[in-house]
Amino acid sequence: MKPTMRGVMLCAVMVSLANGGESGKIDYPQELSAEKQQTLEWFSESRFGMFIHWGLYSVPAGEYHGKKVDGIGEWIMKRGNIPTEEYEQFAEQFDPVKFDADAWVTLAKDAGMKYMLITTKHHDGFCLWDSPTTDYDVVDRTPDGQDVIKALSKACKKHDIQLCLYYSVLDWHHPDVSYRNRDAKQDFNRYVQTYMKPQLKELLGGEYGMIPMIWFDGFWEEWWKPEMGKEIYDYIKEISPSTIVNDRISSDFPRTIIGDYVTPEQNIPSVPTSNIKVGDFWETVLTMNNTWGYRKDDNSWKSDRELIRTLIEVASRGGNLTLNIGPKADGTIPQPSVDGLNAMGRWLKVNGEAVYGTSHSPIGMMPWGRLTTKGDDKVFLHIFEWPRDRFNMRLEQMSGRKIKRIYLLEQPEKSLEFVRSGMEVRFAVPQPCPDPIATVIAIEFETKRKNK
Ligand code: FHN
Repeated sequence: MKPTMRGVMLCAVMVSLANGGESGKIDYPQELSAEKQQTLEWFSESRFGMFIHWGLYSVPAGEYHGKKVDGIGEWIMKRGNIPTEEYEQFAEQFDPVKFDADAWVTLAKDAGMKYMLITTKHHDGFCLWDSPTTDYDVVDRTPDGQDVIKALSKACKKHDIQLCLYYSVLDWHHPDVSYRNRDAKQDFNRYVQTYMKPQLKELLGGEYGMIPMIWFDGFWEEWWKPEMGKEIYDYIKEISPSTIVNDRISSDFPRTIIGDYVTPEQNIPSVPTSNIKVGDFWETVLTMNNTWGYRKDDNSWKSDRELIRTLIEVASRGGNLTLNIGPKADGTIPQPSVDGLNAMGRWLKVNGEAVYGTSHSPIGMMPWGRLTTKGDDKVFLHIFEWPRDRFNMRLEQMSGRKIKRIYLLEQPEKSLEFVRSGMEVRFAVPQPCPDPIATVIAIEFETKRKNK
């Protein structure tokens, strides 16, 4: 069932796997407010957004004292064992003279993305907004001193893109929770009450506009207890009732999931999985190379074909794709990311109707490609393997419906001739293949007559 068609008693995802490693699951139904339902509907219809990992780690960009530090770029402080005082000094070199909020948002918009999700504070604790709670932020510590979140919120508003915020629970810099400071003076609860909560209020309280999604991360530390997660979930409801919360707020993840939507990372779940049901809200978060935060030596860029087909794959299973960029410290975006996003935008310009506001495939995956549907009168065939002459398809569940028209999305005015016999439909396709990455054919059915 299409998520947006779920009833008023829509449930938040509060799932816990049974003890003892059984694959069964227990649902804890929780009624969602009308505001949250509305945001979830927007989320599901959007299908495609931009993730941005930007922070001090983009200064060393994977290298410390001339030596490579393995792993994802944004983890360099921990993986490279960089002393806090030394890491803090990267702020002086975080000089985004080429940062252009309008250009970033336009890049996302032209790629066909509907939202932008940025790291306000990653695990290193450095804040990308002017936080009154700390001076460890971009305004107080960097030469440019620009509030990045403010600039993006302005640009997003201008270009009609929704700004969403990432916030790391764990913090390697804050003395009350940093793994470097484990001593009796650490007070985890003080961090939650006097640091995390005020900061969330700064971010979600209205200064940066209405934020539809908050995206927590870094929930796995021992000090972070399930009740703290629940407290923060409830706190968000209080300070920003329409904001939906991701599933990474419980310390017991993935055994216990508290949140409104699910966030598989670097993989596309087959739906249903142990914790995603058909009709749940979810987004795959994915890198365009192998790192989230910029590293200068990572050139394993995904091809245009992989990117576009991944978006189709995700949509055909009923989810969103949130694709990451890792800008450099000067504010420029690596060219291969720009090129990949432009290619996706060109494809979506022609075929967006088969992605936005669609539902999952009614018949799973096909050897020739994937399907999405819209309403009860359109099925889109995303064809990866273009047939040499004719296309044969069994209509399966759709067999009872009369076909009105079949056409290519890139040539909507030209109907393709088809022959229908029972469950089968056959039609000739033009040659050569219009788009070897994915050509979309729409099958339009007669809409059901309402009984009088
Ligand atoms: O540790 C982080 C990682 O740096 C990155 O932010 C990703 C993005 O989903 N999340 C965490 C790992 O799950």
